[in-house]
Order: sequence, then C-alpha cells, then structure tokens
Amino acid sequence: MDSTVVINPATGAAFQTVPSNGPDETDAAIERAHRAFLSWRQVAPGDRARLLRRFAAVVDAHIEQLAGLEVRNSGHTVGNARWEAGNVRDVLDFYAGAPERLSGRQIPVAGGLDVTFHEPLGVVGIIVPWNFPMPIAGWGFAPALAAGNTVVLKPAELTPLTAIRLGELALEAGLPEDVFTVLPGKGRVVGQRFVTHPLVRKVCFTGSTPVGKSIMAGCADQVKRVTLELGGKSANIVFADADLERAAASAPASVFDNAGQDCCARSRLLVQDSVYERFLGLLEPAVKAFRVSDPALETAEMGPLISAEQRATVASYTDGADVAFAGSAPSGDGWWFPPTVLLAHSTADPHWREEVFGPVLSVLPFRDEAEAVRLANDTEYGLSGSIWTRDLGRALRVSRGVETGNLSVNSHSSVRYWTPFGGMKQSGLGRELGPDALLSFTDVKNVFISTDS
Ligand code: TXE
Repeated sequence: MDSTVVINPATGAAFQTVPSNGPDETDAAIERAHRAFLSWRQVAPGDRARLLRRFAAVVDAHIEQLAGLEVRNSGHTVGNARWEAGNVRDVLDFYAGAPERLSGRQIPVAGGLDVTFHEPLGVVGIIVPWNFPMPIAGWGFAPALAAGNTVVLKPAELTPLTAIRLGELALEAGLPEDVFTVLPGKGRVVGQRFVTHPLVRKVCFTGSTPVGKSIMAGCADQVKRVTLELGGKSANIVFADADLERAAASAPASVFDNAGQDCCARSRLLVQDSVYERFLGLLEPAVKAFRVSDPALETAEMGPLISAEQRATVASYTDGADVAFAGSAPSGDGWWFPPTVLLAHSTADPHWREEVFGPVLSVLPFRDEAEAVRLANDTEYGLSGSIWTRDLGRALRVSRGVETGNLSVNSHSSVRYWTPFGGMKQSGLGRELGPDALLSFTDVKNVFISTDS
C-alpha cells in the first residue's frame, strides 16, 4: 500500500507515515460498511443514543491527546485545537439525543392510516479538508450515525492523524466494527470512489469549489445525495454608528484565526467612509498585537500555514499589493506568514475577489447601506459575514439583504452546533449542524395502511 508522510507545518519536519488506501481497500471498506448498516439501522434508538454518548465521553477523556496531535499535524494553536476536540464531543452529545426523537408524522387520510418514517440512507462517504480536520469530520459523522447510517470518512492527505484517532476512539466506546471507518488516502482515489460506488448513498464534501462542483456532477449519475461546504469570501461590514473599538478588536480574529484558513474568514472589510481613517487607526495596533508563534504555546493566537504550497499561494496575493500594515511572524523553519492588511483599490483586485485562504484582510470603504449590501453581494460566494451597527433596523435590513448562509451582528461567530450552518450561491449546498443536518441524512418514506376489512 502507498503511504503519505505527515509534516509538522511549524517546523517543516516529517514526523509520521500514514497508509494511503487504494481503490480495492476503498471498495472493501464500503462493502463492510454496507453490511454493518444492515444491523446498525436495527439497533434500538436508546442503544444507539447510549453508544453515541459513550463515544462523546471517550472523546472528552482524550481532549488533550487529540489537541496535541492537531497542533503537530495542522499547526493549530493549542487553544483552538482543544476547542475543536471539544466541539466533536459536543456534536456527538447533541446528536445522541436524536435517535429517540427522530419521529415521523401521521397524516389524516380516508380509508386507513398514513405514516411517514425518516429512513437512514445507508453508507455515507465523508470527505474532509485539512483546515478543520476534527470539527468538519464530527459535523458529518455524528448526525449520520445518529440517523442510523454507517460512515466511511476520508481525511485530507495533509492532516489525517486526528481522524484516525477518532476512528480508534469510536471502537473503544463500543461502536460496532465498520459502523464508522476512517480511510486515509487520496481524493482522486478514495474520495472519487465515494462518488462512483453505488453502495455509497450520500457524499458530504467540504473543500474547494472546483472539486465540489465535480463531486456534484459525479453524484448526479446515480442521483446520489450530496452536501457541499465550499469556499467563502465573507464581508465584515462596519457602519459609522457601530461600537468601533469593539469591531476593531474583533476584526483580526475574524480573519486571522487558523491563519485565515477558514471558509468563514471575514476577509473583506467594508468600512463606512466617514469613519474609515479612524477605524484603520484602531485596527492597526490590534493587528500588530496578534500573537503569531509556536502553536503549542498557550499564548499563541495564530500558527503557521498548512504547507509551503499554501504559503506560496498566499504570497502571490500580497506581492505587489498595497499593504496598509502587517503584524509579525517567526522566521526560519515552518510555513509562517504575517497577518497582513491590504487596501483594495478596485473590486477587481484578486485579493478582494478570490479566496486567499491565508492571513490576508482586504479593506474597502463604502458610502451608504445600499452600497454596503451591493459590495457584500458582489461575489460568487455566500457563506458567512458580520455586520457592526447599533441600529437594530439596519442590522435586520442588511442581514436580509446580504446573500449568505450565516451572519452575525456585532460578533464574528459563525458556528454553533445546534444551529444550521452552510452556504448560499457557490459556497455550498445543504446545511450542516442543528436539526437540518439530521434530516439530510434521511429519506422520507410514506406508508399507507388500509383499514378496509
Ligand atoms: O482542497 P481540495 P485543497 C479551498 C481553499 C484552499 C483550496 C485548495 O481556498 O486554498 O480550497 O485546498 C479531497 N474527488 N478550501 O487543495 O482539493 C481531498 O483529498 C474526491 C476551502 O486542499 O478541494 C481533501 O480531502 N475528493 C475549504 C478534500 O477533497 C477529492 C477547505 C479537499 O481538497 C478530490 C479546504 C476528488 N477529485 C480548502 N480532489 C473550506 N470550505 O473550508 C480532492 N479531494
């Protein structure tokens, strides 16, 4: 079997080798998951719930271990990595309540009884990217398992370690063999087989928009269910009446968290022209104070980028651009890049239009509410965003006007596991988390029982 070398992005040093599964291993895993599905779907709801709660408890007992692995494998700060492992626990706990509540409806009909069932789909293939290896895995496998499906999950080639560990912890928690399988390998091999194998009934993909489009096209052949969570270019809109100090203090984390490798990153900052200079004056010290360091340090706010390739891509956007100011980053080994703020001179500037997926913030002034909404919507993406204002009416008008799946007012939060998360336009299809995600792992079956004698 082929293998992949895992690299620590903070040092550039290789530290582990992981097997890379081929097409035969993938087919065998899918077939085992299908056989496991036939029993898993019959497990009593209360027993399925108990197993998921036990899985959550085992994850909870391994938060430090999982976080340590993520710091080394992905360069996430230790604080973020702990939150990410805790998020997997919380998502499992949340969906552990589902098996006993996933009830259908009874619909009045003449001549009998009509009932609906939320039937599990079968084997679900989950394809995970490298930017948030643990949460994105959990947002897929927890609701899929709760609804009675079995899961084969492919982690990203660069960041397989925490997913592999979660697969081991599922077995430790007592989940039956082959109910949840983690299968490291290449996207074009393992991931592609999820798309073409007829026993995989749904594909959940998080990653780049072009690959997402090809997966959706491939799934069409078998009318396979698909959830897509793709790129973003979210706007952070600051109105003149906002609490500017609070907005400026929040802006760096809203784009530089996870070194900007976040589909929800507020990478376009729109500031009302009457407070533009004042706001940049408040932003500059906050950006320069953002602590970029060894991600294992408790004080770290940002670590390195994931790879040399990603660093080169990010640099291609800042080279020759108008840099307003930048923070600092360690020099030497590792894929470091400083938090950087760029002035956009036109909405055609590549750093304004394209997903940079690095610690780069583009800034543009706007005149009034209508222009803010128009500029925010002038993108193929629609995932997240923030609005800063003290005017409740404006907050609601702009929230309804901006075409994006998630918005926060006077906050940069994007994800709560009990509320729906996902994109409009080319940022995705379907919703993760909350009750919406649970139903997306089921099909409705309607049964009519005649009462004729
Ligand atoms: O993504 P890919 P990459 C964006 C971000 C980033 C860019 C490239 O802009 O710079 O995408 O990242 C698997 N069939 N996002 O190259 O290639 C692959 O193995 C099936 C935004 O890492 O889309 C990995 O597991 N699977 C995004 C996953 O898809 C395939 C997060 C993502 O890889 C496949 C990540 C194929 N043909 C990147 N090709 C977000 N929404 O947060 C690849 N894969």
